[in-house]
This record gives sequence, C-alpha cells and structure tokens, in this order.
Amino acid sequence: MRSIIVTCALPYANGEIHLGHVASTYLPADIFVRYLRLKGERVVFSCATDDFGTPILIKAEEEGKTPEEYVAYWHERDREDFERFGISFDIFYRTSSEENIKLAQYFFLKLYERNYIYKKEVSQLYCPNCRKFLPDRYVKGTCPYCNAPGQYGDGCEACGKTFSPDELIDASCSICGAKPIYRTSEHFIFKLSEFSERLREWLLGNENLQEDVKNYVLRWIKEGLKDWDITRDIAWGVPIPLPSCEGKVLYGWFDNHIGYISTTIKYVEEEYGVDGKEFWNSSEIYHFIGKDIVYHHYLFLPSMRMGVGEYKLPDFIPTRGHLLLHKHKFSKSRGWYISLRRFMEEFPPDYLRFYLTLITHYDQSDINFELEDFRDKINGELVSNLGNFIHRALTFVWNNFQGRVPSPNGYDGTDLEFKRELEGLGRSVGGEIERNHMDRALRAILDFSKKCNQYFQSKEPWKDKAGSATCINLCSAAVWALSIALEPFMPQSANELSKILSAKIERRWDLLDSPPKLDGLRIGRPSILFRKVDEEKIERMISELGI
Ligand code: B3M
Ligand code: ZN
Repeated sequence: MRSIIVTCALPYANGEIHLGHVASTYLPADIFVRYLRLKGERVVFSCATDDFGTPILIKAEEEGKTPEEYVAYWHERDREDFERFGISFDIFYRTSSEENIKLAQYFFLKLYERNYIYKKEVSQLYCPNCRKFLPDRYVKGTCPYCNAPGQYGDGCEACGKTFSPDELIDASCSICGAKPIYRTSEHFIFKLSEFSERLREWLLGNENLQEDVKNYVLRWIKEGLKDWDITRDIAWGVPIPLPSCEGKVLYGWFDNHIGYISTTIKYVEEEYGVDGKEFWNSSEIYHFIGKDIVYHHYLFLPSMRMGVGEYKLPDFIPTRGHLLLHKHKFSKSRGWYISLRRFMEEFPPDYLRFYLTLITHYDQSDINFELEDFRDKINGELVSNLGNFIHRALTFVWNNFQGRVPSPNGYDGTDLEFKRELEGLGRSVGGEIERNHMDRALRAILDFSKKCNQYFQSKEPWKDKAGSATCINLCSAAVWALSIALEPFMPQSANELSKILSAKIERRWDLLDSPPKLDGLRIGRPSILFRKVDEEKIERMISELGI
C-alpha cells in the first residue's frame, strides 16, 4: 500500500480564509485526498494554523488580547470554515504547539552545530515612534529590484523577489508613517547560499515538480542566493534554544513549514501507533501551495531539510496561481474581497467547489473569479447538464419501475457504446486527478454527463417504458458512477446522491471500471440536488463589492 502525506500551506491565524486561499490550495488538495481515500490508499491530510510572527503580535495587542487568545480565536474560525467547505483534514493543528516548537528548535540546533547557521550583528529598521523593531510587513517602500512603489519589506508583489526590509528604497513605518532608524542586534543567519548546488541538483532531478516553477527557481539560484536572517527580536515565536538569547525568536518562516512535519507525526503516532519519523520518510510527500510562496517552499524548506538530513524532501509541490476577483487582485483593505464564510452564507459549498475547480488550472496563471460566470457555470453546466441527467434518470426509475432499477433486456450498439463510456469514467477522471489537473478531471465528468443526456435522449425511453429497461439500467449505473466520481469534487452532493441510491452499495473508486449490477435495487425518492442560482443573490454580492 502506498502511504501519502498531503499538506496545504498553513493559513496565518490572523484573519479570514478567503476564496483565493481555497482555490489555489485547499480545494485541489482536498480533491486529491478524497480521491486517494476512495482508492483505498493510506493518506494523511494535515494542516495547521501559522501562529507566530510580529503581525499577529501587533494585532493581538491592538485587540487587547494575548497572542495565545488571539490565535486560538482564528484557529477555531478557520477550522469551522474549512469543515463547512468540506476540506477533510485528518488533523488541523498549530505551529505554536509544543511539538512544533520542539522540532523547530531541534532543526535550529542541528543546523547550528553543522555550521549552517552563523551569528551576525544586524542593523535593522526600528520605529522610534512605535518603539519596535519593524517586521517585514510593517515597512513599506520601493522595490530595490524593479522600482515598484508601495511594496512591503518582505518582497515585491510586482517582480516576485524576496528581500529584507532594509533593502527597500525610502522605507517608512506602516503603523505610524514615521521614518524608521537603524538599530543593531545580534541575529542568526542561515547559509542558504551554501545549498545552491544541492538545490539545483534536487530541482533538476525531480521530475514531479512543475517545469514553469522550476525554471524560475533555477533562475534565482543562478542569480545567486542570499543568506537568510532567521531571527526576530520579539516575544512571540519559537525561542532560540541557546544561552543568552532571551527575547529572540525564530522567524515564522523558519518554523512554519516544520509544522507540516510535526503535525503529521503527531497524527500518525497517535492514530496509527507507528514511528512518525519513519512514516514521514517512507511516504510520498505533497505540499500544496499558491505561487506567492514558491521561494519559501522551493528554497528555504528543502535546504533546511537537506541541512538536517533526517526528514524526507517533498516529492511534489503543486503550485497554482492567484485568484483574481473580477480581474483585480483581492484586497481586504480596499474591500475587494469575498470571504469563504460570506460566500457560503449565500450559496452551497459544493457550488463554490464546482466553480473554483473548473476555473483553476494546474499552472501559475491567474484564476479569474466572476460572479456572473459563477452563475452561468452553475446554471448552464451543473444544473442543466449534470443535475438534469441525474434527476431524469432517477425519476424515471421512481415513476415507471416502482423505484426499482430494472434488469437489462438485451443490448444494441448504442447501449454497448454507452456501457464502454461508463466503464472508462474512473480511468479518465482518476488519471487527471493523479496528474493534478482537477479542472480537467471535472471536465471529464461533465463530458460524460453530456453523453448520458444524449444517450437518454436518443433512446427515448418514455415511448416504450417496458422496452427501455436496458437504457434505464445503464442510466442508473451511470448515476451510481457519478455519485462516486463526484465525491472528491462535491462531497455533500455525492453523499446525498448515494443515499438516494441506497446505502447498500459499496463506494470504491476501482469499482468504476466494472460497475456492480444494480438490477432490482430499490432507490429512495429522488430529490432535486442542484438548483439554479438565485439572481438576487448574485446582485447582492455584486453590490457588496460596490460594482
Ligand atoms: N502562512 C503564508 C500564507 O498564508 C504562510 C504559509 C505558510 S506555509 C508553511 O500565504
Ligand atoms: Zn511607527
């Protein structure tokens, strides 16, 4: 049996999950995991909130809460949102857990012992007005590489480079606008540059990584990697485990991805009673991310694991583009933003899963979310194509065969061709999912459902009800197949559908290749699974955006 570990980028415990997060990361990962579970694979789906960092500390202070209380609140909110949206994590933990603090300190000490970390006096931006060292995101200025204005101190959103805040041109404190001054403090620096050659080899040797991402990471390496400052002078983070380092913690990007490991290990040790480290090292490892954190996942993460040498590197890092809202970047501050929670107040989670899957490709291109397009795809494809077939087939069984699937009474050429289509569904959809093309996989289901409608239409079962037994038998099998194939994409609807079909039939992906005989199966009263989107709701969402 394969064992597979799937992780998703860890959301900061600092604000709501929005549509952008789910499109690029959580949804594709969840589709993949649900598919693997249906295949009977041993898969662990783990995630956690990313709890540390100055932005969180500052926010907590503003709200008069301790950072622990603050992150606990967001952790719970995120958990609820993910659950409602059907993201089926096996474990949703936290980077501020004891386990993660211990493992991050272990990584630090190992790397320090091996001389991959050195000390250096660093002069850093400090706001004399706020009396704080300014975290990266709290300094704004002009990008030193491409001159784009208004960039934050951790990297440029225009050219994609990462850098440190003191490299910004004309920096200012983003809390109060004052001009920051320099102050020195002793920092620890990770020798990223020393890993250049090994990273290059790893990238070139790993066929699973996406070519387009690989190429730009290779370009960064060629241009020369800079060593990385992993210290912060604040009170909220993983304490640096060395004498006389009080008040110094590890930078959040040092410990957060270690959370993938500590969280997974906790789960498998408690759940399976196995050695977590061994499990990690003998599994296929997938880290699903959005393209804004490529630098961290293709450079920091692998080099730290190489330096420690005890934890396997990822096999796959599926990376997808940013979600745009009506062609513009999401921006919470400008109100150009829809949270996952808000959207689910208006529409069923499965509708959103359906739409986001169709528009999200397995590459770095931006994904464009438009409310009218959402409406059109739900009404035109989900309701009129898929929903229509399912409803037609089931009500025919209900009304004309007393709710029992009829036995076939001979096959003609059209029936046999349809049967072949049906038996090929699992392979075509499964193949696309394994290659991470979730959009194409869902397309394959929709193409199949279109053929189902055509088959039903061409057979005209309403003309000769008794003679239509083969057609209705095969259409029932097609509905059964859809109830399995749809599960990764629309779990709630698939579940409702399988309840109508009867709880007695097994749900396994491999059965799709040779569907079980449903002859004589008694189905439940069909209900309408998918309904057209209410125009008023679309208008309401549009007016909330102010357009
Ligand atoms: N929390 C950044 C983000 O939410 C960060 C991801 C950590 S993954 C180890 O985009
Ligand atoms: Zn300030």
